[in-house]
Amino acid sequence: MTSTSDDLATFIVVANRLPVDRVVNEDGSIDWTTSPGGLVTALEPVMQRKGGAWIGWHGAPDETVEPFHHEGYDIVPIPLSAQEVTEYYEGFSNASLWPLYHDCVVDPEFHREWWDSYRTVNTRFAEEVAKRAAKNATVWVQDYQLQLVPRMLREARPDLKIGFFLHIPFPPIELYQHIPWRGELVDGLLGADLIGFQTPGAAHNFARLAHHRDGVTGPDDSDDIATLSDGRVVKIKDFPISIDARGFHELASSPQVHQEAEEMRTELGNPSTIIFGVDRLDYTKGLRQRIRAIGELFDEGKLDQEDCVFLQLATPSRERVEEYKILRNDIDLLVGRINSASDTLARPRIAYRHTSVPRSTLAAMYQIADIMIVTPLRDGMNLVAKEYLACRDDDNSALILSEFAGAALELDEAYMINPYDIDGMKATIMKAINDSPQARAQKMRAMRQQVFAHTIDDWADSFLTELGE
Ligand code: ADQ
Repeated sequence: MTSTSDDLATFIVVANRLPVDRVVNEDGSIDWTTSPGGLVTALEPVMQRKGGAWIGWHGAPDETVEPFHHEGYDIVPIPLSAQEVTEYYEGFSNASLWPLYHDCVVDPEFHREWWDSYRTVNTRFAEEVAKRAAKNATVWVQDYQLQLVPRMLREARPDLKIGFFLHIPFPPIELYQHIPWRGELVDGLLGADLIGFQTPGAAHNFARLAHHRDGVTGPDDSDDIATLSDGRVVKIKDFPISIDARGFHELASSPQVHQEAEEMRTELGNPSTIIFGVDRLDYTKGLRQRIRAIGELFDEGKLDQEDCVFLQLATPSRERVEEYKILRNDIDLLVGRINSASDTLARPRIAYRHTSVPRSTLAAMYQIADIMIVTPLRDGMNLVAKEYLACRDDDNSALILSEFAGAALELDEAYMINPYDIDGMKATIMKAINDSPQARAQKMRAMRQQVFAHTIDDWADSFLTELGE
């Protein structure tokens, strides 16, 4: 671990979490390893080229970690107290904003102390950026946990170029108005020069709100620029995020992953059809609906458990938030019920794992998945759908995709479902299984082309180019 350079940074990424995980070695010494993820892969070269810094929380409450230099750029940890984790992160970010921005699929809770904590933590982030940014530096703020940072920074450092990208959906004005502090949040975002969203619909929802703020003119349907009362211009635009498609493809093509895939298929009993789902265990991902639909298909004999397995992997997520505890119990119960109705001891209908796996294991799972099923009730983009396409070697496979995922706009050749319509979903699952190889291949080819033509690098480049202009 080396200390940070004394130079101020000309490019800064600000996100709730740092791009590194702490590893404690056997001798008690500490290392930091880069967390695998598209965002880090895309931004690392920019940070190294420009002399950058990444500012974010290191993941341990009540602990201060000194800044350090890592893989060519500076890592600046922001401390959070245990109470702030409860109020700012689990509370306002994940029990107020997250459900509200996902169409209120569960009821958002609003508490004034959560909001106070959100403001306090956003202020801490903004102050750290203001201290570390070189004159005229570019700052890119990420996601819903930090929506007040752009305005706070603008006030402290008017020389900076400030971009903001929202990874999750942005809701319609009718839902947004529920938030007691809606005006402050919108003004927070309007501190940026460029505000990016996953889809044109999300950008449009925000533009409608911005338009209602005092002194803001535009944007209207024909233009993506809002002009504030002081004459400053804010661009509002969609930048659909993507993945490192070539990286995923190379990984999936490696002999080790092929071997792992073969062993997995054997372990699952060599069924002729494997249906696969992988998600963070989150109520927005439509897991209850998906499992119910597949369970009914087994009960009705349309799926034969001698011949078909549903493999579902769920990453543990936000486990202290009440709705996530309820979801975990519901899924355990649902899977248990469906498997206990099985008429053979040999193989479960659903192979369910509640765990995170290494990227290579995930790539092996994509390889054995004849049918990939992605059913969110609402999702900003959904990278799983894109990763599946990048990992496939053959065309005799199928992607079932919710029309409520941002990815549905680009991947419109998928077998599209409405996750609220269980019968419709069941019919589409059977169609995806029974369609002709030609029909499936034509869809897979079109979607793969789309994923390889629009990668995470293109996403980062287009955002930063627009911000620089
Ligand atoms: P998420 O809601 O986390 O992201 P998603 O886009 O699907 O949803 O990304 C999940 C990532 O975690 C994928 O890269 C996937 O491979 C990985 N993953 C999931 N389960 C895993 C497991 N068990 N083991 C290992 N890896 C696992 C948010 C928004 C999305 C948006 C992204 C990026 O909610 O809409 O697409 O940010 O902007």
